[in-house]
Amino acid sequence: DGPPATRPDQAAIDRRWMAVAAGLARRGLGATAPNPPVGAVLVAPGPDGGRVVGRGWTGRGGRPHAERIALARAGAAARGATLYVTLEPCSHQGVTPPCADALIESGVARVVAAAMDPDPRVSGRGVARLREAGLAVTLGVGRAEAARLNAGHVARVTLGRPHVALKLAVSQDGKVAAAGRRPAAISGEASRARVHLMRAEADAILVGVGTVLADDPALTCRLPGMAARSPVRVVLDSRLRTPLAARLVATARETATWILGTEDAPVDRELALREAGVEVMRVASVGGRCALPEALRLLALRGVTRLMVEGGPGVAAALLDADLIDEATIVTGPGALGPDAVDALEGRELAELTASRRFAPACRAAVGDDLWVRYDRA
Ligand code: AOF
Ligand code: ZN
Repeated sequence: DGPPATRPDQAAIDRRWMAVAAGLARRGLGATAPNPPVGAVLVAPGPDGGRVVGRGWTGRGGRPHAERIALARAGAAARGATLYVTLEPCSHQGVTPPCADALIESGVARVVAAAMDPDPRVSGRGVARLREAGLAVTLGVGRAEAARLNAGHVARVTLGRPHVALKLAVSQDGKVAAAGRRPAAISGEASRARVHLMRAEADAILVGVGTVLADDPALTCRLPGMAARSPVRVVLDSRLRTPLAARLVATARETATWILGTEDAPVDRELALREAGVEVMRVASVGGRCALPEALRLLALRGVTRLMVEGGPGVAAALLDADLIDEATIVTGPGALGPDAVDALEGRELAELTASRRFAPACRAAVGDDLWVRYDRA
């Protein structure tokens, strides 16, 4: 033991390793649904805060769990090590035995977890099990970052709906399309790449049929080497009007497309869309539109934890009205589109979102010539 002044303080060491675990967890964003993207680092005691003996992040589709991978890498070196993990290790018997048991058996001495797991099968029992077995447990290190990583899982488990992240590209004057809903260039190339990254980090991406008719978007992640990270594409289309020639339909066999119509939408349209490889689901109609809470509940039941919403103004305004937006990213381009252009929120001022007490600006960045601001639910 050196003099206390030269020994780095354990809390700082813990924060540093947890940041590493969070970085690993981030790799799983958008790829682990219905499970959360967890990151785990096993650190053996040693100088300078220790040495990594195993790392892991949740596998595609949610398994293996992150801790399992880290333990497998570490082998016998896990004995006496500290596990840094972004979510409480599980305590339930799934396809594999609980991670908490595996940690105990491997002789891990200490577990630092950023957040508790609200899943009713776990919710504190993972930590209780570790403590009963004599492991030291520290909670809440890096909790802010973990809250963002776990947001989809937490929303699905506690609210029965996905975490909803709206993305809007608006002109200086708050418009999203030219008059008559003609597509307009609003944001630049650098923003486009970042939007594709956001898509990769979502489990599903939602648009209204108006956006399909106006823009015929593909909604895939087209970053080099990341095509497999494209989210499920979901269209709110009460009357099932999506054309068979739409890109979302034409590519439905490569990247899943789900179309949500109302109960009374024409059956022949459903059959034609199904024939093309689209999954059609029906929800109740509220004033001729899809009931939003039910639509989101359905997506959560189908395993969606992180939902990105890319338009259009009708869907964005309806979600805002229903208080179903958890975060909103507004990308403001350098140009203006003029008074006849289409407002970002149908029948609403953008300020009802950006200046609302329901939201607080959480981060802002210049991307090329565009300004990105993220607003989080306050
Ligand atoms: C962990 N580490 O990497 C993840 C966890 O269906 P199962 O058996 O895979 O369990 C899914 C639940 O496990 C999920 O709802 C969440 O509570 C937890 N996810 N737990 O220890 C992980 N992804
Ligand atoms: Zn587990």
